[in-house]
Amino acid sequence: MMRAVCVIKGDVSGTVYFDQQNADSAVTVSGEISGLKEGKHGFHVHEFGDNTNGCTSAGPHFNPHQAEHGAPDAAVRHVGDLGNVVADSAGVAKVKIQDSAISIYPGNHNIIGRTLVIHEDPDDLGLGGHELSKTTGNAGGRIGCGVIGLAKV
Ligand SMILES: [Cu+2]
Ligand SMILES: [Zn+2]
Repeated sequence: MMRAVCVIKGDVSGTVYFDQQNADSAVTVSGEISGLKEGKHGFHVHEFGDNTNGCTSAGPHFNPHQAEHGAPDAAVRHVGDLGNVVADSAGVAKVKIQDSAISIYPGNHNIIGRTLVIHEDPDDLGLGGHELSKTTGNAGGRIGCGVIGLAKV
């Protein structure tokens, strides 16, 4: 059993936990992000745990297999593609995601030390037909982010 945590800061704020039973099990992503506009917001793990120039320094989506961007449940996706979270009319998104691509155990899908980013706009999951759909889901600006670190179980 391992746990990781990310404190998101920026125009929005929140705390997101990652829980995993063992190296082969799915990761449960849970928490809350507030200060959002109502609706869907792209939610991804980006490659670098570098926030020196804000969320921009986190680089592109975590993509160790040089795949195209996609939905979390698609056959072709970036490892970091967690889809969207949905904010209610109060601007709060409750996160509850199960994902089998990311891992917090050692290995090439490990997200520890990378950056979790929440975006201004919906992630089109690669299907929007925009020139950015296959790389970023055309999810717009990075309105909050934080580095994912190990937490006490
Ligand atoms: Cu992103
Ligand atoms: Zn992606």
